[in-house]
Amino acid sequence: MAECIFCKMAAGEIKPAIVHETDQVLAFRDINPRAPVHVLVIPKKHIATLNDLDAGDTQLAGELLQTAKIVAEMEGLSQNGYRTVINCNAHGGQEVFHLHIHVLGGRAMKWPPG
Ligand code: D5M
Repeated sequence: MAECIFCKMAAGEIKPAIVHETDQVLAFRDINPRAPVHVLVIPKKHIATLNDLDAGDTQLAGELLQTAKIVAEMEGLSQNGYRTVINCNAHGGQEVFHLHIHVLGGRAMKWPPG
């Protein structure tokens, strides 16, 4: 998608602070961190929301989750724990319409979220 900022990152046109990358996924630091560690994991392919994930994306969805786990390990979050979040559409608070998993850690999280 030409106007999607995360697609531009996936294409290398905008350079985020990359934490991890494979052929299919990219993990980079959130520009507005909500925790000491705040990394976003995205598919390089444009998928607007979790609603738009289809059956053919099952392998990719697994790689996104695996990457969230790898990022947590790389950032030293595994033992104390961390939170993963996928916001979807208006009530989910989604602002960027390219699917992403937030990986948040480095402090204790509250529950329930706001
Ligand atoms: O979260 C979208 C997230 O995307 C939000 O936490 C800010 C982050 N963001 C937006 N633009 C950038 C750039 N340029 N670099 C890094 N991070 C960015 P959502 O779940 O859609 O509310």
